[in-house]
Amino acid sequence: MSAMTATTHNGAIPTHVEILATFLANDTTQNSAIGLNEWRTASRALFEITDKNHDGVIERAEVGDNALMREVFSNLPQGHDGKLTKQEFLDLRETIFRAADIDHNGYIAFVEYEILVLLRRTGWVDLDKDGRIEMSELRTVLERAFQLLDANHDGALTGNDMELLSPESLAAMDPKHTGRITLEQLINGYRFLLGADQVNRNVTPRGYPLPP
Ligand SMILES: [Ca+2]
Ligand SMILES: [Ca+2]
Ligand SMILES: [Ca+2]
Ligand SMILES: [Ca+2]
Repeated sequence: MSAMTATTHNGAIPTHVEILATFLANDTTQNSAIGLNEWRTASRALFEITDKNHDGVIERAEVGDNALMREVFSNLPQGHDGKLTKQEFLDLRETIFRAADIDHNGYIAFVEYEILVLLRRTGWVDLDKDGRIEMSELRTVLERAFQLLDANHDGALTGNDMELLSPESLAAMDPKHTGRITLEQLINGYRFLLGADQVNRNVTPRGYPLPP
């Protein structure tokens, strides 16, 4: 199985190294961003590999616990019969692309991809149902993600809780290398990386982390 269609099973949170490998496999133009054409190529490959009996339709029985496919099915409209034609599948995947492109620049950058991996496990939160995750909605998404990552529920990400986070995310969330990331630091770090803030709000002008 190629890295492009590699899947992670239900419950397992992939590490940064695993996420990066999948991202790079999708980024065939090597511009550190997944464009819509690259996404479509990955979507077509994902359809072919999932349609195990090659009848041109994906049914739930063919999906198993594949996180990528559960993500697609979670975006089905209510009342849908659960049988996806290729075109329906590709349309749903484009819906996911648009939602994952949080800063609306037409590309999924690595930080957006990392958040997408989290979304596959927290479920989608599109509060105003416009197919976009706005900055105001990002907080709700990341609150759920934080609960998921904080394995011992002590209100801070430490040790293995942080294995999913890229070096860039860690630097933005924990600039003083304290080894602890609070919910506010997680949110502020992602907001900074997504360009929502002019400065890294986890760092005061003198370089000290803000209190939680
Ligand atoms: Ca690319
Ligand atoms: Ca089939
Ligand atoms: Ca983007
Ligand atoms: Ca913890």
